[in-house]
Amino acid sequence: MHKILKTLFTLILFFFSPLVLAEMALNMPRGVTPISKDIYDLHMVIFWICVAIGVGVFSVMIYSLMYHRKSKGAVPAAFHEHMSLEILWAVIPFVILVVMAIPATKVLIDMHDTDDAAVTIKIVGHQWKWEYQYLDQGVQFYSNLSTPFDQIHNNVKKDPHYLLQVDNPVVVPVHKKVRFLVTSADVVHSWWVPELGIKRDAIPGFIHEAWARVQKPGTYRGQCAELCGVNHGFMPIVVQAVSDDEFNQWVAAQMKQAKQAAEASQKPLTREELMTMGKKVYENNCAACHKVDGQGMPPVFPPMRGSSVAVGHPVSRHISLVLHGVPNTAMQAFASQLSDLELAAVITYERNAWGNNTGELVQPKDVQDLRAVKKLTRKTNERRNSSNS
Ligand code: HEC
Ligand SMILES: [Cu+2]
Repeated sequence: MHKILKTLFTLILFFFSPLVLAEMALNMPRGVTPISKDIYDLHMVIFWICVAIGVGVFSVMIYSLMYHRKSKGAVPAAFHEHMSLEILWAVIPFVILVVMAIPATKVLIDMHDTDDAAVTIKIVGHQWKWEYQYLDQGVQFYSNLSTPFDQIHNNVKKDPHYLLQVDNPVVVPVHKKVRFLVTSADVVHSWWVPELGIKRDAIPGFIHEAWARVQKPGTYRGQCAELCGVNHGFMPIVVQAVSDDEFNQWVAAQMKQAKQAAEASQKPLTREELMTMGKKVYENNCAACHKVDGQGMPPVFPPMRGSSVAVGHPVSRHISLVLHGVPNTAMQAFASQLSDLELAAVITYERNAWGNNTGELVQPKDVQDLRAVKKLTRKTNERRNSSNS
């Protein structure tokens, strides 16, 4: 008996020592938005109600087992059907449920109140990256995992934010109501940032709303929370909450960058420039499926090394395939995801890396010309359709 008590005592000490609690993070975070705090408080209230019920029920049960057992000569009650007892044990849980439902409903209603937002960001899930569109500011970009493949393959030490890093984080202003419109371009994803108290399913054809008013500047990380294919674990979310001024500066910088990229597309680049940029674009956008070494994952994801498209002719076939994708496969259209410059770089890279020594360069102008071709045919189709009707 002594030994059991001692073990029990040690266990209790272990679980309630601040050190262990700090390390374990069993509970959900309090977060940095009013909603995340409301959710946390609601969770704690309901948790303690459950604890109280548990303690009450088990105390009575254990007491009865110990002191009214048969060996002590207890005789079971023999009554059948007891109206007032039955009403009592129906009413008590009912009252408890209603008491819990009132604050829960309040928080739910608050979560869905997206009125009067200062900034609206449309979030689109893709296999396997997130796209962000700032509807009022006109800023748009893709956010790709930026953890180096060397860390994923255990060749180098892993970063503390391993698999929770991206090239372009979502930037939001603090103390402002930010509305999120969540949807998907392919399969079901889920945009989940625990510290903002948001987890919204991204479903193609539907828009789900959420909002956050971040109260503390900082970096908040999350992940896709809906199994969405082989690289589901490789599409993290990074939210950066900054002051109003910093937010405006960031928006201005984004616009400037877009303009510069458009200008850079006008002039031809050297092989080195294209290859350096192409490698980066490839690793962020293509390597998830075609692999860093260009080997792909056959039979679904074809290798780029020696691919009849990547070394074959005409080169325009390669460009068109990357621009417009292959319908009904995971090979998506990159026309709206990458600039002419990035596309030229990545296609040049594919044609010259891993022993694909075609020696051919693709310039932004070549990509631009093929984009135009597609636009033209779409216009022609529209005209044809409208004349039919
Ligand atoms: C989500 C997975 C995925 C990503 C990311 C991806 N691809 Fe693909 N890619 C595919 C699949 C699947 C195919 C095969 C399509 C088919 O069935 O014809 C393909 C085919 C190709 C082909 C034709 C290969 C051949 O021999 O038929 C090229 C070229 C290509 N991709 C280039 C790229 C480039 C460049 C990128 C990045 C900008 C990229 N892909 C990103 C999945 C992907
Ligand atoms: Cu996903």
